[in-house]
Amino acid sequence: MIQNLPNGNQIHIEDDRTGFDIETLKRAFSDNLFYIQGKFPEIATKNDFYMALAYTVRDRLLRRWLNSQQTYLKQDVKIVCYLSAEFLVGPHLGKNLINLGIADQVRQAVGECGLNLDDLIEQEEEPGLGNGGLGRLAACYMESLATQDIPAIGYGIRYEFGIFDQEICDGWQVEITDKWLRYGNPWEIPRTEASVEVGLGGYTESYYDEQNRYRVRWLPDRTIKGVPYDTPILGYKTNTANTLRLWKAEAPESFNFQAFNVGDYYGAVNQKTYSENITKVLYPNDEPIQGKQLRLEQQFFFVSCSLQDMIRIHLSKENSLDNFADKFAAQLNDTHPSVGVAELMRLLMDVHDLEWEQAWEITQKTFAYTNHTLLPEALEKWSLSLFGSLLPRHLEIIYEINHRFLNGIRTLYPDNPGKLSYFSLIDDSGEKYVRMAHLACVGSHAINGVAELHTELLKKDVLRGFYELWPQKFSNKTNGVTPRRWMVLSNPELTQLITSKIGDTWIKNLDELRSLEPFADDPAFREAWRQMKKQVKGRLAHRIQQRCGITVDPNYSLFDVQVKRIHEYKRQHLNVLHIITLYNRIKKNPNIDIVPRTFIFGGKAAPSYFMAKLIIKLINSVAEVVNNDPDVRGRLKVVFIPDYNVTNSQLVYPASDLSEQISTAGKEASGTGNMKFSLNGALTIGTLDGANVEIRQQVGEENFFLFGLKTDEVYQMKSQGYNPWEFYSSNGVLREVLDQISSGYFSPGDSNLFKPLVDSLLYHDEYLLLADYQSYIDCQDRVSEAYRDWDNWTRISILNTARMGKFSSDRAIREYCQDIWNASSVPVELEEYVQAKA
Ligand code: Z16
Repeated sequence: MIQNLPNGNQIHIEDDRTGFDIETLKRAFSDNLFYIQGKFPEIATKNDFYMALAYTVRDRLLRRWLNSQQTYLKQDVKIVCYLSAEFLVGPHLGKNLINLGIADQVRQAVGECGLNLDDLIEQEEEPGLGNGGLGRLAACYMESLATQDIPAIGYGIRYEFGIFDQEICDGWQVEITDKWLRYGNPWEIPRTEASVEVGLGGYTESYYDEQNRYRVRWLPDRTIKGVPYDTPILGYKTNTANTLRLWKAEAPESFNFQAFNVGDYYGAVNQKTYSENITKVLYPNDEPIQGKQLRLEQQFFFVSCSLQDMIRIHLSKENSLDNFADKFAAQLNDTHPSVGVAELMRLLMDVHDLEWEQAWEITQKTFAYTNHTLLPEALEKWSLSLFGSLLPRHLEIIYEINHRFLNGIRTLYPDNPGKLSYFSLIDDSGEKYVRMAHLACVGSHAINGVAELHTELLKKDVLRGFYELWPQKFSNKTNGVTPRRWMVLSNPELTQLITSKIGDTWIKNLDELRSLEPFADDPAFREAWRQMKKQVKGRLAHRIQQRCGITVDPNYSLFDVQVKRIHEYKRQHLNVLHIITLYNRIKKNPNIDIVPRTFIFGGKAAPSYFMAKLIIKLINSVAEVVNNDPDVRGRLKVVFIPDYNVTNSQLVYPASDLSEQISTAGKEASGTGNMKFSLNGALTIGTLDGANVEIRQQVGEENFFLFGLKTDEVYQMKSQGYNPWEFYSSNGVLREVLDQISSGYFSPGDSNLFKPLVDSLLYHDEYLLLADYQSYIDCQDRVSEAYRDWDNWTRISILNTARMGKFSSDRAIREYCQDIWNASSVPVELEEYVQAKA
């Protein structure tokens, strides 16, 4: 590659940093081992080899990345800024090899060096910078944006410690600090020169500027430096590489210096520690967020850094902020970044001298808000006193937004004071709070849910008033997942089989999977599909043997899988009730003809969520009994895979026969695991919740195992005074199962262990397990019967994959671009030869 120097001369960038042929790759690999790791092969560790390979791949990314950034700088483009407190990107190496299209060459190159590519890929410590669905969605969206050549920046937080590693000790979850940066991170580049400063605390004062205009300024009592760390996100078989820009908090030098001047050396060092705390650790709670000060500091910190960065980029190209909203779209991934509404107002008014009206118009045109939850307890709110002491200027701005907003409400609903307290950005029914969802709704031009049902419920319930005010702001954007990671990378066997029939263009255009449909009736293809599934199940079985010491049978046993965060509304314990029901059938009749099943669980519990941790213990306790009972004769196996994360999940989805999506109807916003399973040919047992509804529509009712109460039936049952005890007393089989758990059958020596769990079911059962129990069991019996007919099961499995094209994140991103962001593709040229200057 030839590159221009500032003086007009040209240099060759060595082919070793760009070439794709095997000899070049080998040369680059050993060069990096020597010059970056400082090792020669004889003394190199596996990690050294991984690092050498990672740098080899990174070099090939950089050229595309810099070309992309240069293109965005030169051309008049609109940039999508995805603001998210979490990005659960997963390991980069394998993914980048796929997207560069060099997986085969690299496999051969490292093979010729006596190494195995999969071993090296496994060395990578995944960046666990998210809790679950929401963070993983952000990662899929970044990948699809790049694949479709949309200029985008993902803005977030570079947590030093991501989501904890989970170990299982004596059946209990134990949390271990995630030291993912321990051996360095070859995928990120710090951009210290683009650092920004963020204030916290202090007070505000008003003054008159030179034109004698009334102004307000914020005098924070602390300043934190935000240092961006950039990771290139390459699209699939395209030159576009966008930026994931994560902020790390540091102490500003100037502040330390001040402390030195007054001789307070220890104070300065303390301040440094204090500053760096902000991005230390990811809060490990997925849905109900606790109102901790440090969490609000994290949110404000990354949002302020990001908005300042956007303004800087804008002003480097344009001389005014008037058209800011035409050049940037800022998506709020849940309410976590919603303080950005007030911060953009402050930056535009206090720092860049705009008037309120113009600032407000720009703000509303810039932001859009995605809601991800229907759980009322998960809607974020911050106590007024905390918010005001940390962000006094923002509280003033929020009051002013609220004042103007409620004036409008008063005009619209003249004799209805109830409307004012309903809509207010401030909840003052008890202790006063700032309602972040209200701020996000008012400050955005678009509001969306993440599945059709979820959006309908937002309109009808959670955000009903806002929908009545502004119906045109609302739309649905059903979630999607990237087929590159969730099929091509994690399931090469499936990918190869599909491609052998319909070519490989489906990878970028997932609707093309439809052309597989006719092959569902082709006996040879079915046989190949079944063999493929067996092989993939074998890989997982092997891993389970290694990691858990449990032998499972990949050939005849149905792999029945529930992997997701542990939550009562997701009802992992309903699954357990089914396992115990089957176990009891065997105990009563050891020779019963039963379809062998392997129940596989995985998922983390929030460390402070007692009931979720007890559910993990229950799963492991039931596993202990069932796996070791000679009467069972291996026909049932229960496995809890520790430390469920992106890496482990890539092994799980491909190997699943049955996907458990059994949340209480109306509680799961969308789910995205449900899509990954079905794309990989698993059949689903599920309720009419979240995206399950649309998955069932797509694959066909006859190919989906539906059970349970519908959303309206759930509401109805609750409003009529649901009494779980009635189900307990009228259903002998259920009663036996619950009695066993509460009497200590699965907890020898500690008969009270699971009492809180059973009591919660008998006396509250907020998520209606008992009401859905019989329907679930009956449905599971239909699953088993269906599995006996292997050939038909395989046909349905093929149809599942063939009809899931809708759930590509490419489709979701196209919808966001059209309906919300008004963003379009900007192809990136890879200039092979640069013209010499005259
Ligand atoms: C999260 O992962 C989700 C919602 C939320 O409020 C907070 C977090 Cl950390 C999940 C939803 O539970 C899930 O249904 C949805 O598919 C996912 O967000 C992505 O939209």
